[in-house]
Amino acid sequence: MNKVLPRLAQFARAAQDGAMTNTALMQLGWTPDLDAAAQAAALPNAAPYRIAMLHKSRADALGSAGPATLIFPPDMTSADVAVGDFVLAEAGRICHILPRHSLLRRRAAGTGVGLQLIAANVDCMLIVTACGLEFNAARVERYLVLAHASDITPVIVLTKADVIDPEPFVAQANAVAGGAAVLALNAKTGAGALLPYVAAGKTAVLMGSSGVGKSTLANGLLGAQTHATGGVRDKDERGRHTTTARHLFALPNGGWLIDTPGVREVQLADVDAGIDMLFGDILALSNDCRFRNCQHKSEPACAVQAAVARGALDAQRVERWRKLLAEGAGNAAALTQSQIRAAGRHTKKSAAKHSGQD
Ligand SMILES: Nc1nc2c(ncn2[C@@H]2O[C@H](COP(=O)(O)OP(=O)(O)OP(=O)(O)O)[C@@H](O)[C@H]2O)c(=O)[nH]1
Ligand SMILES: [Mg+2]
Ligand SMILES: [Zn+2]
Repeated sequence: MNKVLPRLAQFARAAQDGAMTNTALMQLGWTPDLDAAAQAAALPNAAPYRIAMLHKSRADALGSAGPATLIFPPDMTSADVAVGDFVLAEAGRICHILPRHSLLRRRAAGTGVGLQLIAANVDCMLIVTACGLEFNAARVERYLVLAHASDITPVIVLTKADVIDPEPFVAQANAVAGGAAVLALNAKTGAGALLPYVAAGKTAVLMGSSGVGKSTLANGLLGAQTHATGGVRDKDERGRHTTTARHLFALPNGGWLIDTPGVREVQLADVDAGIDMLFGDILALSNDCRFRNCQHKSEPACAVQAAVARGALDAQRVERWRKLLAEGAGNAAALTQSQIRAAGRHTKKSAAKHSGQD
């Protein structure tokens, strides 16, 4: 009956024999849910792969025999697949995307209003930002909202702690973290501090602006200079967009890491649940406003502004909350529900409900 597990068991044996490279660790990302979904797909000749990198008309993947190149079927393009996806493929062609336990998506850049997949089956988002000019509370909050909206644990990683005193930035990060862990380190020497968040079988994604040290951290975790890193401009500490594609790779400890190209500002869509979670304290206060449609600006008996007035709430944080809510409402109007569904919403709940579908 079980056609998939024996193949994956071969991985483990091959790994013990030293016959395989890092792809031998693939079995550690495989779960009983994935196995059940693979069985339900009833594709006896298909084998499982994990998507490592996407190109226009093909995908680099990791499978039981090591790295493989897969092509898309006629009814699928690279936009339907995310780095981190588990897929079934037959004769080098993807035939099924297995349900995702999490899916990171953003509003597509430019004028388009579509959603773009960032990464799938991620457990932890490493929000990387540098101490110094780069640090920006609103930017960190956007990533936190995205992580919460996707059921992914966020961790704030402050790099370049060797260049400038990190303490003021740690304090600012903690003020917006909503309970997320905050680490300050030198990415060139301290990547090991991230290991607890990339445990065996878990997948973490590095996100943040260009030049903050994502690929430096990736190299540190790999223990090798596999990923190109670039300098930053002196005048504003901005990076040079050294990494140009998302890339998943296996770590020596059995964890998985996804490096991503730096983005200046992540565009959010369909993240209301994430906003409510990160700003839960303000949301709770707003229930006590006199008017149900209170805009928390200058209405009488506004509980949010009252909290600001008595010094219990940061006025700028309230302003950023209002801005994110307004942005979310604007995007919701622009994106139809079918567009949102088309971009594959696969939370844990929906994956369980529609087990075996994608
Ligand atoms: N001193 C110091 N330099 C760092 C640190 N982190 C990164 N750098 C340097 O900053 C530059 C950019 O680092 P990268 O790792 O390429 O940054 P990135 O986030 O991958 O950038 P993109 O790929 O462009 O998105 C490199 O010259 C790194 O050596 C750090 O913690 N301390
Ligand atoms: Mg990089
Ligand atoms: Zn109010």
